[in-house]
Amino acid sequence: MYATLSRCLAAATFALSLGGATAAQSSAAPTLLPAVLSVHVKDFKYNPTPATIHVGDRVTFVNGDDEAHTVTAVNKSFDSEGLEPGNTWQHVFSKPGTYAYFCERHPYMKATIVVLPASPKDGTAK
Ligand SMILES: [Cu+2]
Repeated sequence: MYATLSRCLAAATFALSLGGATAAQSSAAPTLLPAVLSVHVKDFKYNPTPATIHVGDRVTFVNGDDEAHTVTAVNKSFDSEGLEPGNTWQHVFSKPGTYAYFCERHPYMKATIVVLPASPKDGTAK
């Protein structure tokens, strides 16, 4: 009984320390607004891809590599330009569609974001 409890406490403490690390990371960029999706750039890949969001949604791109990347739309509708290691960049997608994007510095890095019309629960329908 007691052993079970202390195992629980150990797990809770571990979870808390993980949460603390996450909070410390996000506090490094205080200007960031809440985003519905974070796309991580890591090992020369965007993740997740393809990703699906809705019109008006804000996406945060996080460069977790030791190399600068860009988030550049094939149709040029958005471009992060140089995104240094550890930096983040945000974009709000205001039109529905399928957006293919890539890294200008490593053109083999490709990904897709699908933007759906506003979801009914936003109150835009009816
Ligand atoms: Cu790149």
